[in-house]
Amino acid sequence: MLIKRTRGWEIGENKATPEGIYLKRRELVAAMGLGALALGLPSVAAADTKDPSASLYPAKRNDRYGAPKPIAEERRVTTYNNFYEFGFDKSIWRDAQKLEVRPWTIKVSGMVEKPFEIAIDDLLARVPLEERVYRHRCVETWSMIVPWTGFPMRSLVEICKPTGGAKYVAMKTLSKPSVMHEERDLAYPWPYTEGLAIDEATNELAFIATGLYGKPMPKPNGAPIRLVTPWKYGFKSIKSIVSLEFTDKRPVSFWEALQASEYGFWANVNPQVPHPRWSQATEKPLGSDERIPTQLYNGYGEFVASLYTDRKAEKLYM
Ligand SMILES: Nc1nc2c(c(=O)[nH]1)N[C@H]1C(S)=C(S)[C@@H](COP(=O)(O)O)O[C@H]1N2
Ligand SMILES: [Mo]
Repeated sequence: MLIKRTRGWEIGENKATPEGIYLKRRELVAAMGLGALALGLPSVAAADTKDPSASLYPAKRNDRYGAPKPIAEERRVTTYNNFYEFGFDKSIWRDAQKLEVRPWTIKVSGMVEKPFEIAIDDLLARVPLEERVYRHRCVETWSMIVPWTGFPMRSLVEICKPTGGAKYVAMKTLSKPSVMHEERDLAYPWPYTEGLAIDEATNELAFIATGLYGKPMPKPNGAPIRLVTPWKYGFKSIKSIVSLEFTDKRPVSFWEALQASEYGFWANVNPQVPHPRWSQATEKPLGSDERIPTQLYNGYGEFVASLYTDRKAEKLYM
């Protein structure tokens, strides 16, 4: 099914990342005494004042799931992204500014008491926000520690009122090829789709993020609403969600549809299960030159390992 092309994480991370070059350019500009304006970097402050939810941030920190360190530099996290709708390299942040995040509606359908739609700001009015600092581990082996703001996915599931038969929830990203120009490439199964089993979605660690670094979610990071499942590889954490569908059939994720032998449904982080084309034993934190060991469930086993005791027959770790 996959049309073999060397793009995105098909390339080894070192080759794929323009980060080194980009940061060198930044250092150069800084040395020349020029600021962000000279580089044409977006003014984060200006973007935030236009966001109707700006007053909800920052939210109170919840350290129940740990307070890992060091927190990655904000500038790196918002300019080094995987958001394939905007392009297959890491430097899509400029293009992503074209994403319009209001009005934004989330459609809830499938095995629920009553299908409905909810506007993002109506949803935000119903759920108290909190900040959680989570580790993030991309399947490509880079990692980061970031402060997300949002609410437990469990609260969203409760609002959706799934019926007893629902076993999974499928989520989709916005489809807007005029802005998300890679969506015009029909070799890929757009829109980006991800899914969780209901017990995963209602696990206390599963988080719906609407903010980052104490501010509304930046566009390159999946504004206005995205999933964060820190015990799974990053591709599960779907961005810019427009729909949730409750179902009794396991949804097929975007990457699973492209290459099931490399990207499974469960995708739990495990350093002992290599990707078919590279080891998962270590990872490189954003901004660091050194690799560190990767942990089972990305270090979150105490919260999530019990989800998988009865799923041993499944391909849980890729
Ligand atoms: N819609 C959508 N969601 C997505 C992706 C994507 O390409 N499109 N990339 C995933 C991958 S591979 C990772 S590692 C994270 C990256 O999130 P970040 O850019 O905020 O670090 O988003 C995930 N969610
Ligand atoms: Mo990723």
